[in-house]
Parts: sequence; C-alpha cells; structure tokens
Amino acid sequence: MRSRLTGVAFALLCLSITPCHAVVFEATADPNHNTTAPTGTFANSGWQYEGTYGAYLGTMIAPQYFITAQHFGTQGTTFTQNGIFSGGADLTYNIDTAANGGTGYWDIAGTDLRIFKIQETFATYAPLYTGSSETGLTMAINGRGGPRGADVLVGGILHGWQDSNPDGFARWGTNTVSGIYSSAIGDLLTASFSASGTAEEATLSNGDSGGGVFVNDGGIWKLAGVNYSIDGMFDTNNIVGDGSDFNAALFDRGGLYQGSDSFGWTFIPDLPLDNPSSMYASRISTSAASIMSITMVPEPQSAALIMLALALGLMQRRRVTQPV
Ligand SMILES: [Ca+2]
Ligand SMILES: [Ca+2]
Repeated sequence: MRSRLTGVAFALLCLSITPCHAVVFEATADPNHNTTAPTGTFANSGWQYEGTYGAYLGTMIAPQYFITAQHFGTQGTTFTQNGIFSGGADLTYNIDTAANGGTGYWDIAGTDLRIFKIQETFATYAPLYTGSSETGLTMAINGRGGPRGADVLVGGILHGWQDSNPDGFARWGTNTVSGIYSSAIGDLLTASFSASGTAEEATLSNGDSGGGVFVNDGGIWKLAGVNYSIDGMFDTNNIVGDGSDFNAALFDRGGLYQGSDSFGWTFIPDLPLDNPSSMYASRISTSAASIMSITMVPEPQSAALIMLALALGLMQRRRVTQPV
C-alpha cells in the first residue's frame, strides 16, 4: 500500500516532505483492501496494538500509555481499541487529562512523538524496537488515511496516484526500511513506494499520521516508528497559484515537479529507472529511553528499593522528561 502523510508537519520538516494521512497500496485500488487483521506472514504484525485517537491512530506501548503524533493536535479525551484491531468488542479508555502536571500528555523533545496516559489499563501493548538496525527490515504500516485517488500520468504513463481524503478506515500495508533521515524533527525511518516492493507494498497518505510502523526483529514485531510525513507536494508545472499542485503516492516521480508554491519547485528528470516517493516515520529507537522514562513505572518493590537507595545517597531517581 502506498499511503502518504500530509501537510501539518511540512513546515516543520523541510521543503520536500509533507505530513501524511493514509495507507495507499501499490497493487490495488480497492478501498477495502487490508481493512481487517493481517493473516499469514503479517499476522500480529502490530495491527493488534493499534487504536483510534480522534480521526487518527495511536499505538498502545505500556499498560497505561499510548503513543501517537503531535502535529495533528489533540483529538479529544478518549482512545478506543476497536474491535477491528482486537477481534473483540470496542473498548474505549479515558485519557488522564491531568497527566504531566496538567499538560495532559508528554511530547518527546525534538520529535513529533506524543505520549498519552489512560486512566484504565490496556490488556496488551506493543514492544518497542530499541536497536539501531532498522534499515533493510520489513515494516508493517498502519494508518487511517485515504485510499488511492486519481491516476498521476506523465506523458500518458502511470507514475502513481494522487491522495484522496481520509475515509475513516484503518488499513495496514508493508514496505522495507530504506534508511534513516536525520531531520529537524528527529530521526525518521524512510521507505520508498516501490513498483516491485513487498507483498503489500504501501505508503502513507493524508490521515495516516500517528499510526504505528512495526519491524520484524528476529521474529517479533516491534514498534519502530510513528507515521509522520511523505514526499511532496507534486505538480505537472512550476506555475505558482494555478492550483495544479497535489499530494501523491508515486512509484516514479520522474517528469514531475516537487516542492510547493511557497518555497519553489524542482523538476525531477524522467529517467529509465523509477524514482519513487518516500514515506517518513518518527524513529522510536532514538527516543526509546525518553519514552520509557515516562511509561516505565517502577514496581512497588522496586520503588521501595529506589527510595532506600535515595535515602542512602547511592543513586538518583529517574525523572520524567519535560516537553520543550
Ligand atoms: Ca519500498
Ligand atoms: Ca502549479
């Protein structure tokens, strides 16, 4: 699937990347594709840890915490583990809006990651990927953005599909981590929308932000990223103000302009080799210590030992990181 992230993060990140909204597939235009739990190779590849937060997705990462993106803003006071993810009934949890000294959430400084605490307890939650070897791993992507939109043609040849508006359906797809992009908003996992990619090759589109990206680490699917953005925008011309620009999932950007009316356009030559657009997800591993300082509440016995250690002056108690 190719989905893309659209716009909110665009200004924060760089000229060439726009925040993202939905999972778009390379192989099919069917809007019902992969809207139910994955089976076979991708069974339990992270879909079961997803839930809805307003119009977007989040991922359960600890008994009382879920993680999502910052850039679309707060989305109400509940988080729902929908039956489509769990296989059971919808379970709605109440967010602790007084958490973190009344802020209601924790932002991981220098990133687009945001953590919320619920008042109840999740029955399950995702393990975090804490290694540094994401590149080359197969990734499972989850998002709630729009399906394929109109064909993008260059000289009559199909190069991909425009984004469409989110339709409220969650979808999962797959890709391969192609690298790490160091951005002003922290490390991002990148993956290109390949014409000959993974079995369920997909990218992000408008509305996919916040969804979890999982990698298969030795047989265990772990949360490695949170959907952030996609390459864009694109245009068939570099004329400013004619309204012809669009966001898209492209397995070949060749022959199109990339950029924006505000910051200018760059023409991408149409070469024999495909030049696909990429998706970007906030990297979990480089923020794992900060995340766990928030979500890892000491067991009572451990807490007692910590207090004892403090009394003895042997160690310092770990503090929750404050958002910038
Ligand atoms: Ca790919
Ligand atoms: Ca234009």
